[in-house]
Amino acid sequence: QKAENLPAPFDGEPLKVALVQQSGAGDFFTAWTAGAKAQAAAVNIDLTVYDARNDNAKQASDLEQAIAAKPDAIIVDHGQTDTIEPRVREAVDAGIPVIVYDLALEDTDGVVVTSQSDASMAQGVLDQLVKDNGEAAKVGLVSAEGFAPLDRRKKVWDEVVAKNGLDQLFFTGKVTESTATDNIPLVDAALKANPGVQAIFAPYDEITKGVVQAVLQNNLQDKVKVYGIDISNADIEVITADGSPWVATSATDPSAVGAGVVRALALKLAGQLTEDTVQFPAVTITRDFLIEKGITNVAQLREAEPSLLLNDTVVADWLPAVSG
Ligand code: SR1
Repeated sequence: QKAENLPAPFDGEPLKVALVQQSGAGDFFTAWTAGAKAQAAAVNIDLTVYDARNDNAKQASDLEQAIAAKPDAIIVDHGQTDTIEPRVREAVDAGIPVIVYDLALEDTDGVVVTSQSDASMAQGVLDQLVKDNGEAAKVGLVSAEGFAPLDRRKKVWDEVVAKNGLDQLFFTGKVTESTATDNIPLVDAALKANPGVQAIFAPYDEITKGVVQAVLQNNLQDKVKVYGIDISNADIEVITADGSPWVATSATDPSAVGAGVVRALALKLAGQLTEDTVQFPAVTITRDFLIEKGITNVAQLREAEPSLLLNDTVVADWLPAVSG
């Protein structure tokens, strides 16, 4: 619902904003996009969504198409630096305000850069891994390279492995339009090749779900613990299921983050954004916590952890946080 008494430039005809996504697939991006749409509607933004379905060439051409339409602003959600950065520069040079989420840029001049607090997210869940499994534990990583948040989380993983003398047995994984399903055979092979593994870090919930499935189908749930990132209704069901090996995750509320990105853009367009870098804080959640509190969905988790709503992050009197 559109809010009353919006300041310029939101007080006239709806502003045209393009949202150019690398992929809208999976629980995280579904909720993120719903949050972005709800916050856009509240601030009189007409949002056009482009979803490249993980095709990097298509995302580049989507961004070119968006620039050619001369919108009032562009949001770029994820993307590969080499294909997307030149088009981001093109948009900035054309005078179009640009905000990015989870995109690594070499030149951030004139761009609002947003992300989750990936380093503290990874640190939170990996501290739990070390606490549960001890130093020198045998561990595996299931992730992919070339995705800004996953690269940031891997940097922390590498530091934690070195600092605690963890024995990394494998690194596998990929991101696709069916990430959960596509990781099952990779992890199945890694588990069979590395029978001693005690803990797996899978820092993206679609990957984590694939890892959990592979652990279960190998009947290893009593031997292998899984540590993830992100949360959704479906994830909570997987984590709290009887005998689930997924014991901890670090997460934001993705809907609140999508809304937060749109608020950062709105503040920028109103000339009220004080910093051109915005980080959304996360919390670390254990399986024990969810079970103890009887939490079965994200709505209940928000009640238990109200900081997830981001009610104090990039807000103004005229721009309260809206949830998707
Ligand atoms: C393919 S990158 C996936 C990650 O990006 C998001 O920001 C989520 O946290 C997810 O883990």
